Amino acid sequence: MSKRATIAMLAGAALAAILVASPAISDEKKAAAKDTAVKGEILDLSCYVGHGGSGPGHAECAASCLKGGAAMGLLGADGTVYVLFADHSDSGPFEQAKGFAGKKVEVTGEVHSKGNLKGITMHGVKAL
Ligand SMILES: [Cu+2]
Repeated sequence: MSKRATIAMLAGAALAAILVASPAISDEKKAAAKDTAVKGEILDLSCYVGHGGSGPGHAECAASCLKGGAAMGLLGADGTVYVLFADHSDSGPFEQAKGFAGKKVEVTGEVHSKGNLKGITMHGVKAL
């Protein structure tokens, strides 16, 4: 093999390695940069929207509503209600949040809004 062919082959291999590695790096940076932490109470939206059900007195009902499949929300300190969503690649934090029905938590994730609807694609949750 000529020296020139060897150099061309090495350059090609290096380029391929860069092309394979870079999308993963940029995806990670993108996810971290977009995450926001929001504090509030885990709601079952059927009771909250229907009759204002929230707080410690409603926690037991909220737990059973969420278990039954009611939509889950987060009531922020400023009164903003966010619909909570599972991340397609990891539904763990969303499932975990159901265990905090009626309790104060900090949710981390991507905050989105569409029209008047606000939502959070969840990446983490912890009790406060
Ligand atoms: Cu309920």
